[in-house]
Amino acid sequence: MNIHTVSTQPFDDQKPGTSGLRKSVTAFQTRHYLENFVQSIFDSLEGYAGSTLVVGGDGRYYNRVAIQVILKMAAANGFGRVLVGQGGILSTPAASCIIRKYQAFGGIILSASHNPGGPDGDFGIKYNIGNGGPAPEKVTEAIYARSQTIDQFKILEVADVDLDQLGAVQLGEMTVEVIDAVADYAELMQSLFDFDRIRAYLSSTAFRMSMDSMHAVTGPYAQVIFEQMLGAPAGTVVNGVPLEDFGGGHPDPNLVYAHDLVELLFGKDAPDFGAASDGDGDRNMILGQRFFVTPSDSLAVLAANATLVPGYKDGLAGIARSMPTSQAPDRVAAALGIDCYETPTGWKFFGNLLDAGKATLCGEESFGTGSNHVREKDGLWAVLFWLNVLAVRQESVEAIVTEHWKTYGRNYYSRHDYEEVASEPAHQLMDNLRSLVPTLKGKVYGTYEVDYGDDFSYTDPVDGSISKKQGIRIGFTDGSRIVFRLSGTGTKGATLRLYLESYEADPTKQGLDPQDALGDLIAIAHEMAQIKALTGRDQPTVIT
Ligand code: G16
Repeated sequence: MNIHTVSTQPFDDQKPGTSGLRKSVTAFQTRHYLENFVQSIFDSLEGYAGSTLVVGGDGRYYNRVAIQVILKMAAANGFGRVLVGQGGILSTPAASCIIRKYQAFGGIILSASHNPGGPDGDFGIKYNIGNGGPAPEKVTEAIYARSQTIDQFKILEVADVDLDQLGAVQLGEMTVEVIDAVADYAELMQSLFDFDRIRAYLSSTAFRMSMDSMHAVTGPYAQVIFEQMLGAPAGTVVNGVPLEDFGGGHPDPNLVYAHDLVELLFGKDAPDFGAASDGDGDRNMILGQRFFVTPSDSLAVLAANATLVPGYKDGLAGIARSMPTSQAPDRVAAALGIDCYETPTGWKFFGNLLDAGKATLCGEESFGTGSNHVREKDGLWAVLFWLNVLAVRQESVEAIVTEHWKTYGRNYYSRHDYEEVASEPAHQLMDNLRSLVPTLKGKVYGTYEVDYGDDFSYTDPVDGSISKKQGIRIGFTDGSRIVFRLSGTGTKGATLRLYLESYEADPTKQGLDPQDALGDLIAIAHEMAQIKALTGRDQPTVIT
């Protein structure tokens, strides 16, 4: 065996963010940049000799190159077997499913999620642990610490593996198995949902749907599940071929970037149901005919209807949502008599709750929904969950959501993003708020009185670990909230996120445009944070 030990020098910017290390492709192409990070992952792990690693990515530019490097490094570092998706493809939830099913030691997922791809786009790498979920902070911190002192990496000198050919090949003493990327995941979906009922519903002439895979990783999964297994008409899945640059698009399923789908669902002769997923297949957007379901409402509605779905027919142990997600799911949890956990942003914070059986469904405002079936959020799972509920209730998406609001009240919700602002004033803005908010209790802004203000800190109820400085919360006495955070997934400058929420119990007042309903809170947020003075922007770049 020809194992090379190569000398290297640390890079000072390899600190994983909200979800792994995300940088421009050009940064990853810097000599030894990828190798350093991969070796830092391996050096932070213990006891993996001879065990199985899962590797795959969302198919973006540099995916295949990076996979070859990772395979050769895994062989040189003593893994016994690597399972890799055919063509180097694995959606993030499918990778999680495969890690769990084959009891792998862990997995490496290559994706920058919803960030654009291509030679001038972004790339990313994250490590998932043996439960199938994103590495918790103590692991990502260890990886970062190692990356700061690394002086060598190990790699096997060997020819590339043919990633398109299913089957096993030997790489030194390690076996590489190129596996079907879709089969295990599709089987898991079939075990959770009533495929017969959904198939009957999809074949009724009265129901039409469109699934936009945005030229990203879910295309092959969606074609197999919706068109082959569930018999939806050919063409139900659009943009279904994964492209290295996502067709030049921004594979982020929201009202701005999934505009083709939005136009279709809000246009003449619109289908009844529309959905989109992101670069690596963990996010989802749900649309009804001329109707947008906010991700927070989606989690609440799925929780309230969970017992209609075979995989959840015995009810939920609990619900978990990230802190900036609206409090709509809390109201369902209260009605069901179960706990609702509020965690920092980042799917990794749900892992312990799911493992301990404290939560069954989890969700985030950032278009992520999932359950204990894997340890990642799962875009197609959410679409299937909605389809199963629709097939049972035989009502429109709009009817189901407005009925939900009548029962639980409506949490008006919106997120305003200020993308690519200068980093220093953005941090200044957060520092200013950090000193301001403890002084706000009792202060009155128009009709709103401040109930509390803090910088969110989370103590994990399972392992007691504490995560501080997770975002500024300002809560008002009527339950409304304003939240400020800096994104942990951007790659240029800083992205300021402003999250706004108010509560309306009266069904006659639940039909407003959220931007109107939240108008006063938006003005208060601008006044408190001095957004224009500090960022130079008076309008957000993206509103969802
Ligand atoms: C990642 C995380 C999510 C998080 C989202 C946005 O999603 O897994 O938990 O909500 O980023 O994070 P931020 O607000 O820090 O940008 P994804 O789909 O990008 O992997």
